[in-house]
Amino acid sequence: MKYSIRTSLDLYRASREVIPGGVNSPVRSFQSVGKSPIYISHAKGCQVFDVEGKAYIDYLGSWGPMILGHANNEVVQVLMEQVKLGTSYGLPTGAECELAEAVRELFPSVEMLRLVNSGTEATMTALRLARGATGRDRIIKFAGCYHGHVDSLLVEAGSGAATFGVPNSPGVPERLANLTEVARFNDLRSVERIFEEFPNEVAALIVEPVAGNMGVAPPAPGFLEGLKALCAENGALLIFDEVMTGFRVSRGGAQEKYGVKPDLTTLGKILGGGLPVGAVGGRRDLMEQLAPSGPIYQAGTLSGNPMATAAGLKTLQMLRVSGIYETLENLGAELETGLNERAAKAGVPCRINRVGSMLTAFFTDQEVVDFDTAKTSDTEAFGRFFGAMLNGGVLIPPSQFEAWFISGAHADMHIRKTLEAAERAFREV
Ligand code: KE4
Repeated sequence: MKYSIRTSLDLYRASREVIPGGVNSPVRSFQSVGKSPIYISHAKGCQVFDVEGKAYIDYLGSWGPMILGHANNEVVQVLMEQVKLGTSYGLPTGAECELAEAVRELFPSVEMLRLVNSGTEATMTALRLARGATGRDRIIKFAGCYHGHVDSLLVEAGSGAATFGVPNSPGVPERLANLTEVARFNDLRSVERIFEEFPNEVAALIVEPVAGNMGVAPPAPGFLEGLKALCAENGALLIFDEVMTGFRVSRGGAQEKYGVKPDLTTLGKILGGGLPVGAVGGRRDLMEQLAPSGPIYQAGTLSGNPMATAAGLKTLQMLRVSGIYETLENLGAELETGLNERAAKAGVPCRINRVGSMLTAFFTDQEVVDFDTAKTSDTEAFGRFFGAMLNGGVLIPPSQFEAWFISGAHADMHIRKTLEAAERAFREV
């Protein structure tokens, strides 16, 4: 490979000449933590290796997909077999039906499923479907939630949009953005007020049932149930964006964990086993309105392609039979406890929010329950912590407003090493 022997900094300088910001997704740039990005040569298990040969215990997990760890042998095996049979046909395959059936078994609210190529495509399709099915135009989202770079959803968005201070991106027509109403996560009254202000106008409410893109913020008791009731009372559809939480917080995602069924669900990340996949699914009467069975158009050249479908199927099969969720919960609890102890010992204000194997260490002394409280975090302190952890051989997401992910390839020894690095890093904050 032409660049296989250069340093991360060399590659960053070369990349910035031909790729905006030198990266193909903004959060990878390390800009928000005041560093230049590391460039990765390969990954295996719970580790990634940069082009200079340095190893890192990885809590990025490719922003969520790698729940089994990198280059899982069984996933690699099915991909090696599939690639010899062709990578994309542009015509349907049995594997796509198998994958849809596998999702339906884990997500009973998903009576039908349409595969796409990213979480953004999934949420974009869900919005169009909701608007087409209800004949209404308005959407409700929550400040700090991120649902991909869909025009209508880049309004007070989280993740990279928040990290780079563009929660309302230029390029989104004001007339369109004005159809998106923004509520406060964990605040049902803020949702009620919107429904009262716009009776019979709201097509759908979209929510990350466990927020991950403001950093992790669990739903308050009764919040998700309240959203479902408010949507039903007002003729609006409830969309759970489970791109991050699907197959992560439980086999059946947040809707299984909290026992609340949405009308539509969007999925991605883990569903592709590390290859590009998204999906939108839900009630049959809604999904059948998508072309070609209905008039609402949606399409994709590589949707359901054999490689992504093979990786996704193998991943779901392995998640179904393993005891991985208990292991992930135990490792998550160990990491959470250890981080809290070390922050306290160093006298650093730090609040850990965790749901299973997704967590965030907020550098604030306030309980984080929504975007406003998440934004009380000291992002400069987070940046110093990030840099010290990286120097200690631990890669956490390069932004305060993201989730850390633990995989099935992590073990006690990795948690111990992480906590050793954290002990030093908290002292540098
Ligand atoms: P993608 O289009 O990036 O596949 O998915 C968009 C998306 C939708 N919904 C939720 C809940 C998501 O978390 C995401 C994407 N997550 C970010 C990280 N928090 C992806 C990382 C990136 O933007 O590079």
